[in-house]
Amino acid sequence: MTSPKTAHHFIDNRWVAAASGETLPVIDPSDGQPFTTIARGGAADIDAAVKAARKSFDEGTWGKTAPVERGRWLMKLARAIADHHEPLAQLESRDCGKPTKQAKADATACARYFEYYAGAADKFHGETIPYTPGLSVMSWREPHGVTGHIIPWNYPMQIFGRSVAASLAAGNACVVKPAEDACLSLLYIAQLAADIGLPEGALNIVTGLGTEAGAALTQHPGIDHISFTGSPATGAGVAQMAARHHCPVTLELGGKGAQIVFDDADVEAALPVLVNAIIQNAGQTCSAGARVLIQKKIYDKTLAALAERFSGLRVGPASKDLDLGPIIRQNQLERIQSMLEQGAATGARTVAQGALVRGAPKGGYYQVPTLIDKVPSAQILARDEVFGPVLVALPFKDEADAIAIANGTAYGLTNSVWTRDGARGLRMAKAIRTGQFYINNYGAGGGVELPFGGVKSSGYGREKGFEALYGFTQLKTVVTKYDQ
Ligand code: TXE
Repeated sequence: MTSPKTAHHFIDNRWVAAASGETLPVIDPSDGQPFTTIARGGAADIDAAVKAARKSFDEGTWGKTAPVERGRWLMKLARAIADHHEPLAQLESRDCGKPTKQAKADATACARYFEYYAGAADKFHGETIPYTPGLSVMSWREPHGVTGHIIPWNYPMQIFGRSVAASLAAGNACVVKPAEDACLSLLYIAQLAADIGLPEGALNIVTGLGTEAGAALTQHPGIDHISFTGSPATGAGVAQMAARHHCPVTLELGGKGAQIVFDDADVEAALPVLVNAIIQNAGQTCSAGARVLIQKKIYDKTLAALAERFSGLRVGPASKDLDLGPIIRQNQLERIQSMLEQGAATGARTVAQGALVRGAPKGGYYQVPTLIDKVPSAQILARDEVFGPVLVALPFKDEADAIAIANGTAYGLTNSVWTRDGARGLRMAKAIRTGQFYINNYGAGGGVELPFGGVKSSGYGREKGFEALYGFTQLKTVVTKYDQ
C-alpha cells in the first residue's frame, strides 16, 4: 500500500496538492510541536472535489452501482480499516492526543460503521401505498446526489464512519472536509479506499480551515446535503449558508449530558460509569456526562466516592496510554481554563482533581480532570459545554427538581438516570428533552445501531442505525394509473 500524501487532498482517487500550493502545520497535542503538514484547501479545491463526486454520481461507475455491490465495496473498506487499525490508531493518537486504547477503539468503531452500512445497503427500500382503485403508488428512496461532510476533531474516524458509510450505502457520492486539527487518519482511510478500488469520485477529501474549505463546501451549489458535527454557533452558520441554496442539513452540535442519581440507585455500579462518561477522550465528547445530579440524601457520600476516583486519575502524553490524553489545541485548553476560572469567581468549589504524570512534555495541552460543585445554576459551568474533563456535581430534591435541572440547558443530546425503580426510570425518560436516554447506564457502548442526534441546540436530524439512511435519501412518490 502507498502511504497517503498528507499534504494533499484526495479527489477522484488521486492525491492532489492545494490549488494555492499552501499547507497548514499539524501539531502533536502531547507536546505542542508541529510534525507534518496538510493541504490548505479553498474554494477551487472544493469545486474540484464536488465536480469529481458529481461526475461519479451522474455518469460514473458509482452512480450505476447496484445496492448489493455498494454493500460489497463498503464491506471491503470495513475489512481494510479493521486490518489497518494499528497504524490508524497510531496516527490518530499522535494527531489528536488520544490515548492508544481510545484511538484503537475509534478505528474499530469506524470499521464497524462500514460493516453495518455494508449490510444495510441492499435492505433499505421504499413502500407501496394503498390509494384510489386504478392507481398504484410507490415511494422510492433515492440518494441526494453529492453529500458534504464536515467532520470535527474529537472523534474523526468514528464521525467519518457514521456519516460517510451511511451516505455511501444510500448511494451518494461524498465530499469530506475533516477538521484542520485532525485529518491524518481520514487521509489514510482514503488511501485504503483507493487500494480496494472504490469507484473514482465516490469518496473525496479536501483538507483545510473551516472558514475556508468548510465554508466553500457549505456554499457550493453542487452539494445536495450537508452533515455537520461541531459547535452550535458554527452549525447555525452552516445551516444559514446551506439554506441559500436550499440544501438540507443534519446538525449534531454537542450537549451537556446529565447523569441523575436517585437515592435508590446502585451507586457502586454507577460510580465507574459516572466518571468514565466525563473523562473519556479527555471530556471532548458531545455525549459526555458533564453533570452529575445527586439526590440530597446521598449527595455527600456519593460526592466523596467520586472525589476518591477523580484523585486517582492520571493525564499525560497519548503514547503513555493513561486515563486521559491532552486537549486537542491551545485555544481549547484556554477555553476550559477560562470557564473554570469564571466558575471559581462565582463560588464554585474544586472538590477533587487528578494529576499530570511526571515527565509530561511542557508544551502539551494538559488539563487535569476536575470535579466541582457549588456551581450556581445560571453559571456557565452548569449550562455550557466545557468540552474538557470537568464534572459538575449538583444536588437535587425530587423528580421534579431533577427534571428541571436536567432540562435547564440549551442542549438535549444524551442524558441518563440511575434508579432501581423501573417506572421512575421511564418517567424520567419521558420528561427529559433529549435525543438518547439511558437508564442505569450511560452511552450504551456507542452502538452504531442506535439512532443518535439532538433536540434544542444539540441539533436536528439523526445519524447511526437505519434511521441515518432516511436522512441520506429523499423520497419520491410515483403514481401509475392502471385502469383504462
Ligand atoms: O468547533 P467548530 P471548534 C464544540 C465544543 C468545542 C466547541 C468549539 O464545545 O469546545 O465546539 O470547537 C468546521 N463553515 N464542538 O471551534 O468551529 C471546522 O473546520 C464550515 C462539539 O473546533 O464548530 C471543523 O471541521 N465549517 C462537537 C468543524 O466545523 C466550519 C465537536 C467543527 O468546528 C466553519 C467539535 C465554517 N464557517 C466541537 N468553521 C461535537 N458535537 O461533537 C469551522 N468549521
